[in-house]
Amino acid sequence: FLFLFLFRVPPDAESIASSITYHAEFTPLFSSESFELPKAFFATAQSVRDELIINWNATYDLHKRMNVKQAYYLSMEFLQGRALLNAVGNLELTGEYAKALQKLGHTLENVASQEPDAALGNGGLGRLASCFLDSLATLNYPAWGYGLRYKHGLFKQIITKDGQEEVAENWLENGNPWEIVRNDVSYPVKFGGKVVTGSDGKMRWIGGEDIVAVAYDVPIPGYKTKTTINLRLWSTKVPSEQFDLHSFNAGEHTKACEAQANAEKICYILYPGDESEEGKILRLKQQYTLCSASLQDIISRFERRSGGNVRWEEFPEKVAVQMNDTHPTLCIPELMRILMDLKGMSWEEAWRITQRTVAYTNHTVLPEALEKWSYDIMQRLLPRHVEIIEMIDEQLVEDIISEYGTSNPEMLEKKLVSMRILENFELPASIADLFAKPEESPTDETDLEVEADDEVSHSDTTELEEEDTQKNKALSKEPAPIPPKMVRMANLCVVGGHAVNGVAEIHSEIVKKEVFNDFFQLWPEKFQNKTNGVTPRRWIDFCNHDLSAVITKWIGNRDWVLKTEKLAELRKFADNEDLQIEWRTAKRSNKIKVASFLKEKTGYSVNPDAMFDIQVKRIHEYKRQLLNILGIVYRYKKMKEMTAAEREAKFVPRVCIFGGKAFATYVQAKRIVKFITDVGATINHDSDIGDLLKVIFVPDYNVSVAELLIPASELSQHISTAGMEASGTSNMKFAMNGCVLIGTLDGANVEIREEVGEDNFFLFGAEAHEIAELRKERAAGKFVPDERFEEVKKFVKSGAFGPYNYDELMESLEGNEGFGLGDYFLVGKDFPVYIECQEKVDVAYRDQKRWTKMSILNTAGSYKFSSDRTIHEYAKDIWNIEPLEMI
Ligand code: DL6
Repeated sequence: FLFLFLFRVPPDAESIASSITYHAEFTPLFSSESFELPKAFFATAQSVRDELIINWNATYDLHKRMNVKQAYYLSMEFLQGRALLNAVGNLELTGEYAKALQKLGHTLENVASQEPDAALGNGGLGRLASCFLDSLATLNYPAWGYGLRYKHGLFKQIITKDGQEEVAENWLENGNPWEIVRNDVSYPVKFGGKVVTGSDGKMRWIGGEDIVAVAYDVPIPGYKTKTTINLRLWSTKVPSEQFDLHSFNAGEHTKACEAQANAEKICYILYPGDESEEGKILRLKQQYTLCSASLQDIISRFERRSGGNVRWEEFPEKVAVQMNDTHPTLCIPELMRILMDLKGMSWEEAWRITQRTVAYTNHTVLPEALEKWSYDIMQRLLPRHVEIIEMIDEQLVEDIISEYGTSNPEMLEKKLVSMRILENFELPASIADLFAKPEESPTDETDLEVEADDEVSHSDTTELEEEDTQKNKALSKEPAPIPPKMVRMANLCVVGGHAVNGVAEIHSEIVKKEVFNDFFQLWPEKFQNKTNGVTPRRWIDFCNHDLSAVITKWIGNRDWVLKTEKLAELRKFADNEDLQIEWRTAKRSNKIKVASFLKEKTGYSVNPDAMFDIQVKRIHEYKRQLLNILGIVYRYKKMKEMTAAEREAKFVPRVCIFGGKAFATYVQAKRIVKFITDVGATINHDSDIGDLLKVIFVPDYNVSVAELLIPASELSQHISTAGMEASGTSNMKFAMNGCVLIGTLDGANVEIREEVGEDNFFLFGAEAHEIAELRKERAAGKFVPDERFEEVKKFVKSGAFGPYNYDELMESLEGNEGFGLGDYFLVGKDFPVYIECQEKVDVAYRDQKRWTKMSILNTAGSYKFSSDRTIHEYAKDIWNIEPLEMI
């Protein structure tokens, strides 16, 4: 097989055409007569999949034979987007496939456009996971991804006169040509039941609900290599013997199908609403399914590869498990459970192995995203895991006490309150006595608690609210409600993993100094930074052919696709007039494509010679789409106050494009979407303004839309409140595509600015270290808003953008009351410097030579942000894995 594989001739257009014809003939999903586009796509994808399967099998065999250490990336999200062009690009078969399809009467582009986006993710975190898979395969690392096969991807966003509407997305409707179902790879997963001690003294988890997780494999090809790794997605069903034939035959059809429906709904959608208890249970079931099935699979592979001589202490030498954020935290108690209850290990052995195996990436400082689970729900659903978590917590309490001693009980209590995995729990009886305090007056208590809060961090977005509650409690003397017992997943990750990393330098510092400061003091060696990256294949080479050709011509070869540091060579040509002309021509051709896309999707016509100014990302208050749109409102208002000649002299024509989805239950974010579309509707129809300003909300932003918009962008906005965006990854994609960024010193912006040069980045705004103080000043009523900000809000409230009442939205930027009110995200504070910075952008854009130079220097300086660099760092510093290439 290996011999045949190694000397296999790559397919040419002729053989590809016959493979496509074969699949068209034998694909049962479509009628036989026609060869229309949907069928052409399916048949083409299947013919590519044949190539991938050959490489997948060879890669698998090699890893098995060499029994190398393998990394497993567990993630609730993989935002894969379309696969066809990426796969043929990575296989270097784009030309041959284009020729083959031409013979069959289609173009590759049209065929590729039939593919639905695989949107098994929400935003940056999921897309990062997909970029990582591309880099892992490209760099020949033995690694797999594990996720869930959601039946419906992230919702489809429809923009109506009422704002965003969500509609179920159905990416599997026509089948998924890429996946390979492995009916022989399935694992039982249990929920509920109880824990009993067996006669052998071992704990047994029995009863409850049993489901089965079945593997669906998606081959992930590397670029310019045969290595093809696996994304294994789990789908859920009931064990077949469980079908309730008796009820069904008795006419109780719904009852008979209940167990099946309950099992299948685990993989219906990503992030089901979790306001109800049912929703919370479903999410926890999703997380546990991912962890349990993946670990059982990993362990059984480890055992198989050990060839009957399993040495468990070698497990961490063969397996590295990366938890992508806190969603896969249950890996820790699940691995402990399997090792102790099923493999017979002692607590100490199991703990040593678990800790050496798993590592955790933190992707957010937002408290609402640092997951906590209700102890009660978890206990009902996962009773054995809760016992294990309690033991880990107890061991942690002991470690903290042994580190800090008992001579300063107040300090010790603070440490325990911040670090324990179990929140709102009594202290273990053995040490509770230490904290018996004499009665204190309520005022003293308040002072003490507020002081403790102050030290937590500016990243604690409920800080202000919390402070108020404490004061009110003290004043009213009402008995405080008993706080619910919770399990803090992030704390469990830090305790149970051997490495904890943030995703950009500034974020990793915040993780160390604020979010997990107590842990950092205890275990500084665990903490690392791994600045994110994106794959230059998808995000330059395949999505921006025109620019890619220009880069290749000036660098002299295509090596930059793998060695992005070569992009820096463009620096020496940044002033070259010929390059500048070619650069602008490439950008313009991308802008023309976007103009026709916008016309088709929104009905608005835009001028391709205007500046394309883009903000595309999830809609969230901290990302401050509101700052952008209020800046536009200000611009519009000023334009209206000027004569035509004056406004043309002052402002460059701009097309301001927004895109992004608001989480279905996030009311304020949805209000912001509505506001942007209303502002657009007014401005775009104002004949005084014409082409000088257009505001467009692109519906249903996804990976494919990003691939179209990013190459056409000239200015892009990354304007989060400093300290709140962990990294951002679209900022990297924009810079790679020669787009100049306007942004705050936040997330990866900081490093991008360092690399591209401060003259080539429009910086504004308060810095992360200032934010806590600014919020305090604001809460104390000391903030004096800029007149221009007041003017803009008044203008909006006057009804300038239609009948919808935006008072509440504007008032969220006023006052001084805590989270979500009182301008928590400091839009008003940064507004004046933002609009002044935007004026500088206009001036710079007028000078097209200067602008083009900035654009070239952005691409040239973006080399650090390849996910290849990031993956090499994870492989070396966290996973300890080596590349293994088929030669
Ligand atoms: O690390 C990938 C990506 C970062 O680039 C974004 O800055 C960050 O917001 C995102 N984090 C999440 C997690 N949840 N929240 N919020 O999506 O991760």
